[in-house]
Amino acid sequence: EQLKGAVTFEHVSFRYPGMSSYVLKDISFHVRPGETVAILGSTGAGKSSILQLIPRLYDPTEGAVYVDGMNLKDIKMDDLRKRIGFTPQESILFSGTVEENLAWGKSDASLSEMKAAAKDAQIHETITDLKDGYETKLGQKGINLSGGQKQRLSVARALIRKPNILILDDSTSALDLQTESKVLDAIDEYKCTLFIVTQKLSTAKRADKIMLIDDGKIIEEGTHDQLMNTSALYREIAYS
Ligand code: DGT
Repeated sequence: EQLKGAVTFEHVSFRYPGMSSYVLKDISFHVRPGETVAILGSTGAGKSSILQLIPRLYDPTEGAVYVDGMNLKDIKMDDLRKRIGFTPQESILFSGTVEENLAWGKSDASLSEMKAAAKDAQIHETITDLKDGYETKLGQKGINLSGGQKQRLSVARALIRKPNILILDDSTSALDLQTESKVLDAIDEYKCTLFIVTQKLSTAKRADKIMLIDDGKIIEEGTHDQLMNTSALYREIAYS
């Protein structure tokens, strides 16, 4: 399937159910299979809203979204879940073992698949250092992980599916530059399309495409080098 990993937004406008104002306004873009897209923009600009439309947490109010060359509406939900790995802004972990948390949504994952994904997400060593390793209980009756550890666990959970499209909505914000760069190097090997919301210039630099979002619109689009040349706003972000 040649379009595996392609994502297209066609004149997408969106307002949350029951709300009168649009949070996305006529968004169009095309991402080719395997590309990395960095999404930048201030709080409330609409970054999460764009990304939530890809796994169909919401449907566009107007326009259409295509994944792997197909209109989202023509893809069965359980099929879509296999194609897309999505880590939301707030990592969702439940009280259960590390292993159960990793396998959430993919109950047939083997321990070796989990370990491979955990290594790629730079969390394997943290897990093996825990009292009961992969059997350690998390949450209320178990241990609490730090923000960055939760993020890395969520990334590992998404990688286990070997998705065509991986969406990291600010899911590496708590990682230091070096750890984030190791995680992204490992993700490169999956050859998936990657959407990553980031504030970090080092992450934007490695993207094939940067989208600068403001007030529900894409206001700038290009590589780091292109935007450094053409966008005063991007230069401002880069030097801040
Ligand atoms: P962030 O996460 O603070 O960096 O901001 P973004 O860029 O991800 O923005 P986003 O998409 O979360 O929010 C865009 C607008 O939509 C903003 O005015 C808040 C509003 N909004 C976000 N989530 C919801 C929701 O679940 N329900 C409603 N009614 N509005 C929402």
